[in-house]
Amino acid sequence: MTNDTESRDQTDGFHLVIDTLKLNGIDTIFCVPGIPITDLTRMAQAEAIRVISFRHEQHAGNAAAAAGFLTEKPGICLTVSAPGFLNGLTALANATTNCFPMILISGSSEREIVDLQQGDYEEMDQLAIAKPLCKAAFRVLHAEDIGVGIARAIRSALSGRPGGVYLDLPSKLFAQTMDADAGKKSLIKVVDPAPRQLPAPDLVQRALALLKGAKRPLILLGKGAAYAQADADIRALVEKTGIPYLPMSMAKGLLPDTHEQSASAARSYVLAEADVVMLFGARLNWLLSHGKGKTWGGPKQFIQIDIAPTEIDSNVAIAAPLIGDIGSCVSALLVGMGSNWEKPPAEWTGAIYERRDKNLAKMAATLELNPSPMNFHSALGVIRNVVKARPDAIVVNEGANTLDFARSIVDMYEPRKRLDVGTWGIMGIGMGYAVAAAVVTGKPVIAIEGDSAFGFSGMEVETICRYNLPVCVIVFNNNGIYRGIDVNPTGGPDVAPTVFVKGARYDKMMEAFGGVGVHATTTAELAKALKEAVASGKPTLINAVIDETAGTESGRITSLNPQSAAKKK
Ligand code: ADP
Ligand code: TZD
Ligand code: MG
Repeated sequence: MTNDTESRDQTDGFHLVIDTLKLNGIDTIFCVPGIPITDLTRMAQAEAIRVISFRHEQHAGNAAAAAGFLTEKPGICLTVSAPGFLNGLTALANATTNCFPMILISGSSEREIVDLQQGDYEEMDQLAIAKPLCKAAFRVLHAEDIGVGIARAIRSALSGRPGGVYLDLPSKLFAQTMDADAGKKSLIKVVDPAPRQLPAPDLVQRALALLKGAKRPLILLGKGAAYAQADADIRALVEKTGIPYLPMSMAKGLLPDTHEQSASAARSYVLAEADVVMLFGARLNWLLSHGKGKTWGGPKQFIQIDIAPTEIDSNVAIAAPLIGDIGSCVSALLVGMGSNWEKPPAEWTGAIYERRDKNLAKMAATLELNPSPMNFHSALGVIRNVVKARPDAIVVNEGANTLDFARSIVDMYEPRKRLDVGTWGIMGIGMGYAVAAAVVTGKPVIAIEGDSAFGFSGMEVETICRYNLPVCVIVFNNNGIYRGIDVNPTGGPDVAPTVFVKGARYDKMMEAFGGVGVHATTTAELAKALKEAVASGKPTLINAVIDETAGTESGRITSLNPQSAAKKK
C-alpha cells in the first residue's frame, strides 16, 4: 500500500480490489479503461501492478487467457460495462473452452436501474449474460465482500479443470468506504488454489494393466498436459514406456518435435492402427474425430488422464479413466511401472518410425524448393530454421492454411512455446496472445498470421509498439481467406467474399506506430528480416507475399464445410 493509503483511516472499493489482487500475487492486468474502471487502472499502475492497456477488450481478454495458460495463475482482464464487457466475453468463453484460467472483471451500472430496466448508461444484466458462458460468475455488492469475491474467482478459475470466471463489480462499489483496518482483515490470500488431486491407486493399476497388455500402444499429449507444468515427469514417462507419442498442437514441444519417439509425421497411421491409446489432458473432441470413425480405424481401448471426471466417456467408452492432476497421475504411473517396464514390440515402433522418416524426407524436399512467389512451405521453412536456433521463442499461430502448414512444419523444442487457435479454431487470438507471451515471459514472440486472421486483432500492433514488445508478426499475405483467387460469379464490381485488397502492405501498419515494417517477397528477405527482429527485439511486422493460389479451402478441415445440394450433383 502507498503511504497515502496507510495514512487514511478509511479505505475504498478501488483499493480493496487492488490490495486483494496483489495479495494473491497478481502482477499484471490487461484492460481497456473507461467508466467506471478508469481510476482502477490508474491506481493499479500506481501500486506497481503492470497495466497493459489494449485497443479492444477481446484482445485484452485473449491476453489474460494466454497469461493464465502460461503461468498457472488466472490472467486478469478488466473492462467497462455492457459493450466493453461483451467484447471481453468472447475471450472469456474461449478461455473456458480451452480450459485456461482467467478472470474477466467488468464494471457495471447501477443495479437498481438495471434491474428495473430504466435505461442506465451502458445498462446490462452482465452477471446473467456471463453465467452460461464461463465456469463461474460472481457479483460483489459490498466493499467488505471484495476479498471473498476475488478469492472465489481465483479458486474457481484454477481448481479442477481451469476456466474463465466473471466478476461483476458495480460502479457504486468502487466508491464505498470502510474502516481501513477492517478492510485489511477482510482480504483473503488464497491458500493452494489448485490443490493436487491424487489418482486412486486402483485406477493407476487398472491403467497400467491395460497398457502392459498393449501390442500397439500410443500416447497422446494435449494442452492440459502442457498447462500442468509436469514437463520433466511427462518426458520421463514417455521415455520409460518407449511408446510413440503424438502431441496436440499446443502440446508440441513438451518433448522436442525431433524426439525419436515422436509419431507426428505418421499421425494417420498411428491413430488408425493403435490398440491402446493413453490420453494425457486431451479431449476426444472434433480435433480427434471424437475418438471414432475412419480416422481411428480398428477397435481400440482408451486410458484417459484428466482432472475432470465428467470428461470420461464423453465420446466413446473409456476403459481406464485416471482422474487426478497430470503431475500426480504421471508420478503415480512412474512409480507403478517399476524398473523393468517392457518397451512396445519393435514391429509396431519400427513401422511407425519408418513411415515417419519417409514422410519427413518428403517434406524436407518440398521445404528446399524456393518458388517465386513464396508458398507456405518455403516461407515456413525459413521460420522453422529461426525457431530451431531460438527454441525459447514463443510461436503464436492462426489462420487456415497458415495454421495447418505451420503446425506441421515448424518444430517446437520446449514446453508451452506454441499458442494457437485452440479448441474452437478461433481467429483473432493473434495479437492478444502475442502481447501476453511477450509480457509474461520476456522472450521473443513470432506470430505466424494468415492475412485474414491478422485482421481480427491487427490494431493491437499499436499496443505492441507502445510497450515496445519483442514481437515479430509475419503476415502470410495470400490476398484473402484461404486463397486470393475467388471471383464474383455475377461479374459485378464487388470482389468475392473471401478476397481482400490485392498486394496490401500490412508492414505499413507497423511503421505507422514506429515499429519496423518489412515487405518480403523472397525467402532471403524473410529470413533476414526475421533474424533481425528476433535479435533486436524491436516490434516488427513482415508482410510475406505468398502465392495467392497455394492454399486450399479451410486448410485441412475442408470436409467440415456443408455441401450445397447443387454442388453435390
Ligand atoms: P487438446 O486441444 O490439446 O487436445 P483439450 O483442451 O481438448 O486439449 O484437453 C485439455 C484437457 O486437460 C481437459 O479435459 C482438461 O480437463 C484437462 N486438464 C487441464 N488441466 C489439467 C491438469 N492440471 N491435470 C489433468 N487434466 C487437466
Ligand atoms: N471468425 C472467427 C472468429 N473464427 C473463425 N475461425 C472464422 C471466422 C472462420 N475462419 C477460419 O476458420 S480460418 C479464417 C476464417 C475467417 C481465415 C483464413 O484465412 P487466413 O489464412 O488468411 O487467415 P490462409 O492462410 O489464407 O488460409
Ligand atoms: Mg490468407
